Amino acid sequence: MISQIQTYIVDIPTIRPHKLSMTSMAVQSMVIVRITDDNGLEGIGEGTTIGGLAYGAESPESIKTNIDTYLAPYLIGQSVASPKALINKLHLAFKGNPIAKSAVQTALLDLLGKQLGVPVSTLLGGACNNHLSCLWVLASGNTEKDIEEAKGLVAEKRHNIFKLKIGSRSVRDDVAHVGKIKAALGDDVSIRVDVNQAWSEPQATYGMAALQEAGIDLVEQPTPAKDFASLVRLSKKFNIGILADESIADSTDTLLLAQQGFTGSVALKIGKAGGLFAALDVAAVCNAAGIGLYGGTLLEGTVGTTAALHAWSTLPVIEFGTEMFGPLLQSDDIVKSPLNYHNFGVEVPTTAGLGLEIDEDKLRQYTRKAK
Ligand code: MUC
Ligand code: MG
Repeated sequence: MISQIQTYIVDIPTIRPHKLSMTSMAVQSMVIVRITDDNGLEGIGEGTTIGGLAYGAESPESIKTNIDTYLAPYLIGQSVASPKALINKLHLAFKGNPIAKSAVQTALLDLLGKQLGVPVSTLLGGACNNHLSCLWVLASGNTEKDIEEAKGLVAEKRHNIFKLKIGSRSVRDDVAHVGKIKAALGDDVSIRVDVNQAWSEPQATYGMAALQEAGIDLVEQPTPAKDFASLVRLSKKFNIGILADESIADSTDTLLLAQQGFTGSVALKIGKAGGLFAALDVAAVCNAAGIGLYGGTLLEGTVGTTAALHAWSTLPVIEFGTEMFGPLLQSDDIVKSPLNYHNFGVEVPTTAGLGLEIDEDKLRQYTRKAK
């Protein structure tokens, strides 16, 4: 039975500024949730977004407040034996707030995994793959620095797929920046771009033609999230891959986009969907509709990243790999043993629950103090 739920906002500086079309991040703020049962076992979860309210409708502060005020009191005294039933009740009782719900769901699954002595992936049906490919995002904003960063990472065998965050400069400047990076890194490296909704359809038509010509493999969310029609038209017009990110949160969105004839791929994210189960529901709709998959991140730290890895590990095929590099963007960590990144990918832990242990000193050090 659940006896206690605690939440913390944890602020960890990034290793360098991380520039997206809508914000530049110097720190990542994560909400960490700890759920304790009456035997003293503990499950941990994480709810994280990007740039306060710059990226989506939830902020670190709203995630913490809504867990403390609504989700936590509802869960106290309940059993975690049937997490799906519990999560369904939460969805019926409380609207929206997918990131807060994902954080709580992760902690419930971690706790149940520890109670049963099995990894979270087993609770989701079992892992098909325990090593998943993982790209890195080049987002310093400087072409030469990005090339140097990428060359070092390829040499270390840490990443051979790179995503560039573009959309804050003119399309012409962005395409030139991307083209220089592709030319410098060559054919053994895959380059993708994420426009984060910054282009109109005519800009996207111009930009995608130039990116296709430059040998870029994938263009993520070129046009506004709600503009399904442009995404569908662009997906049919070009051979270069197109990835829907902000357009797709849950399986309902996915079905609508598929029904409109989208031929691209979809970025799965546990935070967007409202948890691991809901993100895997998105994957099921994609599989049925012939839409490719990609394991996406909201730049979560190790707890949230590991939760997503457990979910993605249960998918037999992830056509475009994953971007579960969030912990590597942070200058420190709140867990004792970090994830193991090697051979252009990352290991999915196989011990009970998420397979993580909190470093209490680090958690204390980075927890935001009450004003
Ligand atoms: C996004 O829109 O994809 C993922 C990687 C990154 O740098 O930003 C996120 C969000
Ligand atoms: Mg994106």
